Amino acid sequence: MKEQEIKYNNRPQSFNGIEEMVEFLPATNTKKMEKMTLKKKLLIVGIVGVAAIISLIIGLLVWHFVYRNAPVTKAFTGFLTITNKPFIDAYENPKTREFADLSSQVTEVLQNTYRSDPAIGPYLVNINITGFSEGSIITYFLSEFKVPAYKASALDKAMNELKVEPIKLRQMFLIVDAFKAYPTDLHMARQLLDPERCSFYLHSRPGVTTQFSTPGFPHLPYGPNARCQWQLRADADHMILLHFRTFKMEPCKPPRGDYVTVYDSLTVLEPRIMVKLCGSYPPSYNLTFVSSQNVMLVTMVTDHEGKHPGFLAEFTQMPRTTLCGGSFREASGVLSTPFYPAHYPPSRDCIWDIQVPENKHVKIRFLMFYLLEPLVPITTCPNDYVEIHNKRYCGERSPFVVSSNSSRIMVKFHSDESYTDTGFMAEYVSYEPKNPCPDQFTCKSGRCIDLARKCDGWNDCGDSSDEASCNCSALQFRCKTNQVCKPRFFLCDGVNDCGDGSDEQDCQCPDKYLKCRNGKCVPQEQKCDKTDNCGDGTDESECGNAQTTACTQNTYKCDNGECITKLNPQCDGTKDCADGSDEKETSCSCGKRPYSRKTRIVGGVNADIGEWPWQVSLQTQRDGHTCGASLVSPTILLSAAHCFQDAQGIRYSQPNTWTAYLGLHDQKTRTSSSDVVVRKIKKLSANRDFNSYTYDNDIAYLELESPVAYTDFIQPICIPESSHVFPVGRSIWVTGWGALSESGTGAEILQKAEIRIINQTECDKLLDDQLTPRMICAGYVSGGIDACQGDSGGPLSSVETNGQIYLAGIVSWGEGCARRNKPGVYTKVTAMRDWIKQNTGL
Ligand SMILES: *[C@@H]1O[C@H](CO)[C@@H](O)[C@H](O)[C@H]1NC(C)=O
Ligand SMILES: *[C@@H]1O[C@H](CO)[C@@H](O)[C@H](O)[C@H]1NC(C)=O
Ligand SMILES: *[C@@H]1O[C@H](CO)[C@@H](O)[C@H](O)[C@H]1NC(C)=O
Ligand SMILES: *[C@@H]1O[C@H](CO)[C@@H](O)[C@H](O)[C@H]1NC(C)=O
Ligand SMILES: *[C@@H]1O[C@H](CO)[C@@H](O)[C@H](O)[C@H]1NC(C)=O
Ligand SMILES: [Ca+2]
Ligand SMILES: [Ca+2]
Repeated sequence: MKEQEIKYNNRPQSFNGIEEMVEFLPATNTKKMEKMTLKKKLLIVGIVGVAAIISLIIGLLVWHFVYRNAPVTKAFTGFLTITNKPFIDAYENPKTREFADLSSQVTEVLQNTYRSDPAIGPYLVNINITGFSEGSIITYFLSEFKVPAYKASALDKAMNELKVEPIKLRQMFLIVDAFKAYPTDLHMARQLLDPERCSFYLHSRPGVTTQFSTPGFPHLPYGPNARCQWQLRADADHMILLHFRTFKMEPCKPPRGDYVTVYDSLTVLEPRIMVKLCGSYPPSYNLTFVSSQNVMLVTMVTDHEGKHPGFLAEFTQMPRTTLCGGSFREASGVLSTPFYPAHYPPSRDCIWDIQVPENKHVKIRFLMFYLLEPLVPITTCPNDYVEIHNKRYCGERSPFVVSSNSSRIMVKFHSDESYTDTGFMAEYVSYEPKNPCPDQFTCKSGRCIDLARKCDGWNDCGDSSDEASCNCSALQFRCKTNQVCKPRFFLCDGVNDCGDGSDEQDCQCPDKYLKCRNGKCVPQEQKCDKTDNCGDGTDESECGNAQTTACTQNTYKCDNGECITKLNPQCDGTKDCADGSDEKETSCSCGKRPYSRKTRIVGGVNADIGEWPWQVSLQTQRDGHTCGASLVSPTILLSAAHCFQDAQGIRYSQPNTWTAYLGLHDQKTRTSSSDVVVRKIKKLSANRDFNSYTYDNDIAYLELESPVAYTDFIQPICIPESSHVFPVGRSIWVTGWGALSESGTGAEILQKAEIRIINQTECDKLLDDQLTPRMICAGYVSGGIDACQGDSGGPLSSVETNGQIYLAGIVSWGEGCARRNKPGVYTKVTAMRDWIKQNTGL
């Protein structure tokens, strides 16, 4: 029995299965037959009965098989090359006779070929020729099959292995080569085939830029359930340069949502996808793509919801070239992927052969490196990669150095047929073998860093070689396992910075105890028992559905006066208040970035355009940029009180001293950029409790002379309720045009640095008891070497789990710029919530 079951299970893939089943039935009935012989008189009746059972079982099995093997539809898109015919212009237009003639010939070739294979032929339903392109003639097709489910994988395999022979058709002899077919989604392929739908056929002219866009752009949003395609062509021996000038689609919500796909092909071919795009791209991202041949396809597929502007694109042609890499003989130079910063073209191989003077060695500094493909392991780099000394590099990497211990280095670049990225930009330099980093520290990797960066507790080399065997300073502690020195403010913040937990060891609660946000330990059983045992609400704030409770300073107060225990219920997408006031549209339409994509400036200090649209630059006639501020409504800015204290004969406390610049990115363009909005200040008021000695209550608000309209570059940040919790250890961002070094001048481009909320006990120790409950401490996590702590009055932006951004703090005081081991101090906005409400009504 067992064996037969296994046998059956092993062969569901062939129609012989039915025969096998018939064979195995008598065996099942052997016992029954034996019983029959005992009752000889009933023999005939028995046989009739068995026959009836057998036929019933067969019937059931046949039904079973027909049901199980109901035919499935399979579709393949692909291409083949006709090598003995020239391409003529008429082949570009599906409405010409020539197109029809050649289509029917190729259809016949495909039909004959499919029929010659028993795993394919019987299931063919339909062939459509979808286009021709040069080379000699590349023919794109869609083939549709109906196949019993259990034969579908055999069909896939046969299609994958299929070869097409030269075929004599009527009087014509077609030599066919390079047949390739890939499974595709029939529904989409069919819709895209339909020329009555949103289909466009464009051919570039030499020296002319051809534009196209989503239908209705920019006046109307693109429609729901849209299937659009743009077939782009260039002249023979040319390639296409496609550039999206504006790209504003629905924010990405994979695997569904709206997306635009660019193919290095004339039809939808999965293995020729160059890029899949969704969301919005800031103008700083170079959305330019280069084809490998003289065709390209852009498709747009949208879901049933949402209204978004769409895209505006343009393309040009240029003579085809595969030139890249080359021989480099200078002592130093630069190299980059073809067309950088555009995406590199698919199917490219480049070699840079670099030889510096014999007595020198050479190293390569990769300044930008983006070779990221979806779903590809970045450990093996099988698809696109850079190869040096037999080691492959891919993915998205922060700047790194590769050195050679000789005067020669070979850099190889490979891109496969699908998915391209921005590529890399690098420089090579030659160095003295004996002194690779004059007046600097030499990392193990060959990178040179400032001597001051050695043993400062920060991994500047990237391989930690600057932090090995160091003596820790007073501002540092030593991790147990790796003995590395780290800043003290990393102690007891809930983040395992040492890797072995030794920085969190002495502040954990005993087993079966819960750690409250205020540091207290309470027994686990007290969690969710409707009593605030922590004293700060921690043990009652994460208990599933929001419950109403007595109002305290740790509970969220709904508009109807009820209070709920849930942690940060505001705008989290769930209506927690009975009156829904926690999800009010008016208070939730804040803290959003128009450009949903994260910036590509890895580890950099320059903010991206539109990344911090609430950042305001407050300027005076005499000094230019002086303080930062945050936009919280069309007319109100929040800033620091200490910016508005009269000093050195300047009336900083007067509104007419100040001008606000909104939507500003680069100080150089503050008068020329059309994104920038300038406003006079109508009213200015610093907190009366501001203490200019302790900097307690360091907050002020400013009222603009007239409201601003929100744009891609100007948006308000959310003001947190007083019960809002920004936990210790949370990463937040500080931004500003503050001085790049302590005595230096300000930055031109808006700067950003990642910092982290520090354990207030530890911070207070580091700052000699200067903290008040209206201050929060935060310490440097990452950014450029010279990342400044931002500038006074500027925002501390916290990205909450739903992506909304809240004003956690206002830059107040600290130890100046670039002190990576000293924390900065910020006005705690939650502690100022009532003051904000009383003064601004917000
Ligand atoms: C595809 O081919 C079939 C049969 O040859 C034809 O009826 C159908 O109209 C074609 N579809 C398109 C979109 O060309
Ligand atoms: C994008 O890159 C291309 C190719 O290098 C370049 O020609 C173009 O000027 C760039 N465009 C933008 C907007 O930076
Ligand atoms: C140079 O590097 C290669 C491998 O990168 C190594 O095999 C060789 O021993 C090195 N030579 C010297 C002199 O360090
Ligand atoms: C660490 O301190 C010891 C003793 O003060 C000193 O001898 C040693 O050179 C120091 N090491 C470093 C790397 O500074
Ligand atoms: C802060 O650090 C102290 C030790 O300095 C520790 O007792 C306390 O639990 C920590 N607080 C938090 C919230 O982790
Ligand atoms: Ca690729
Ligand atoms: Ca360091």
